[in-house]
Amino acid sequence: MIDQLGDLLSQLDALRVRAIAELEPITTSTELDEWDVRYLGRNRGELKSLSSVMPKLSKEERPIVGQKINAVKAELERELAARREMLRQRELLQSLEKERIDVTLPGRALPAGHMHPISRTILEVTKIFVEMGFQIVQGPEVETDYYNFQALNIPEDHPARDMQDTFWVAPGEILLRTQTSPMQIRTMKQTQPPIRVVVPGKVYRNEAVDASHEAMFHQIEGLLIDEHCTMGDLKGCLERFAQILFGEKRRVRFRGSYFPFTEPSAEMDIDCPICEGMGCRLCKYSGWLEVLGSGMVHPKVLREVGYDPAKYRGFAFGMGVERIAILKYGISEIRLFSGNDLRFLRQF
Ligand code: 2NM
Repeated sequence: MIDQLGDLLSQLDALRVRAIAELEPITTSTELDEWDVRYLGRNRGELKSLSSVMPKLSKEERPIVGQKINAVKAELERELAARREMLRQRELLQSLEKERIDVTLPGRALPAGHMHPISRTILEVTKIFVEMGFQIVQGPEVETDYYNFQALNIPEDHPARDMQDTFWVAPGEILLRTQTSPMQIRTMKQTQPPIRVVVPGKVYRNEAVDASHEAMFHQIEGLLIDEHCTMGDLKGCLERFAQILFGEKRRVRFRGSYFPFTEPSAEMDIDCPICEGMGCRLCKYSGWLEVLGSGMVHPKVLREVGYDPAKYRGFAFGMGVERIAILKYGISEIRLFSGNDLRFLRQF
């Protein structure tokens, strides 16, 4: 029996030495798991197999072998844990090395955007008037019936109200402005002449949308009020504007027109900058392009804002920004401005 005991103890020692030797070259946690099962496994682990002789041992031998088994098991578990920790450290170091960030690399450039062609046109047009001494003012897009219609000499039953199919917020009272002129009424009521203002902004009309009409578009209106202001001032001012915006060679013509808030009223055309009056597709073979509407502010409007028409007069004008941009840049249709197609927008 003693011999058998000695044999068993040396087998346990041999197992310990072999297990530790096999642990040494292991580099992956999968291999570690396999090692764990092979030596320490509860069912068919080698240590477990050697322990299976226990019941055959004598009462004296059992605690000696038991102690030895426990000591070997504890040592193997310690070695396994140490090896696991070593591998974990090594993997960490490797990933730190591999995923190292080079903070000196130049950053990725963000694509820079630029101004929308409508904003750019507003800027170009208003700049011309600012250099003539006009101030830029902006006002509310939600307006009252009074400022949008009544104060502009457009009464309840006036046909102009049918023409301007309005978006009503509170029918008969609150609306989306159909032009920027309500802000000019506000300006006149708030200040005394002389006045020189330009009002750029969004306006709204409930229209059937097509290649040249949208329900929301942009307008720039101008207003000058002073003593001794004449139609000659209107013509000179707007002719200079047309030449600065469309080219020094531009010629203008004024055609009689009608607006309820001006008298007399006139549309201004420029000679077509593409064909210089010869006739082409842009000017529909007429040689002329309509640019804006204008007129001398109606005495009723002056009286409405508290001015004496015998002392003060003025001229006013209004233009559609989309239309100006279309003429200036040769754009085919108005919907491109709100389409957000970068292939279009990047061309500006
Ligand atoms: C236009 C054409 C002609 C205009 C008139 C006024 C105001 F407030 F003074 F009466 N503001 N804008 C006006 C005049 C607008 O747009 C085509």
